[in-house]
Amino acid sequence: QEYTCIKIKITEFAPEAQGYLKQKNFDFASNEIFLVAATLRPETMYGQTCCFVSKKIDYGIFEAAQGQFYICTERAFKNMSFQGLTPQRGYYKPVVQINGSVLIGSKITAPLAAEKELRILPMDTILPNKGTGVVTCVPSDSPDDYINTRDLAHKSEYYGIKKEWVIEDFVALIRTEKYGDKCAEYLVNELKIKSPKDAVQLAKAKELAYKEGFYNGIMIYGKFTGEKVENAKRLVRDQMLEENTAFVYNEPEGVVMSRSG
Ligand code: ZZB
Repeated sequence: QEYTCIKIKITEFAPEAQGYLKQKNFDFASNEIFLVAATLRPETMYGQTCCFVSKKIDYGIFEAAQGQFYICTERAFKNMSFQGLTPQRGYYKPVVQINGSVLIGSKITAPLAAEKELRILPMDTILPNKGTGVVTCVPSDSPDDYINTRDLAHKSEYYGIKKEWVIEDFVALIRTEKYGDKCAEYLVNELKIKSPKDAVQLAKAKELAYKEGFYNGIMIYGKFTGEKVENAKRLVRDQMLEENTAFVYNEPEGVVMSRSG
């Protein structure tokens, strides 16, 4: 599986994370630290509204270049270290480990996103052994992201977050005849999905959204407005690769657990 990894810059760590990192003697002030999110939909990056981590996952902070650090699972950084994406082949020891829960509430800025200041928020259904364990949230086109966003807004207290951290008002990116301009919202309603835990229905919604978007979708936002999604995918990816806000990451075969399969 070939993913595009998006570099999402942390602009202000949450107070708890700051305390933790200070205690670990990690100098977050004079380094650049990025959450690395693996996506199959680079053309949707305009619509990012937050970045999800899991409270059940221990992430690592890894040195990726001089003065640059990545936050992702050790498993993902290990793979990167064998793909020429890191300073030293086969070296993947984190400088610090950090649980997802500690990162929640931190401020971030994501490449191409229409919204300039986003937050790190929790998602319980992130799979630890897929991608980087970090998931960028695009509620216009990902049913999982749409329903998780709605749940976070409705139950902010339960999740231990501030309601104003949840961006519920988002731009439309892709138009299809079948599902309109916000396919995730359409499909969540159509399939009567009520919770992020409706795994079977969500897998179905995801597949429908992928198919319709890819074969019949037209961009209605950003530099490639009017372009078919099929083409925009590559154009947006190449732009981010050129700007060094993303890189290509390959997931080795046979170790990926899919929610649907
Ligand atoms: C942004 C995005 C926008 C995504 C969209 C999807 C959609 P797949 O097809 O099963 O391989 N993802 C990445 N890593 C994880 C993880 N560890 N656990 C749970 N979800 C993860 O799924 C790949 C997609 O699932 C990735 O692409 C990422 O979300 C998420 F409009 O990134 B995507 C119809 C889907 N639309």
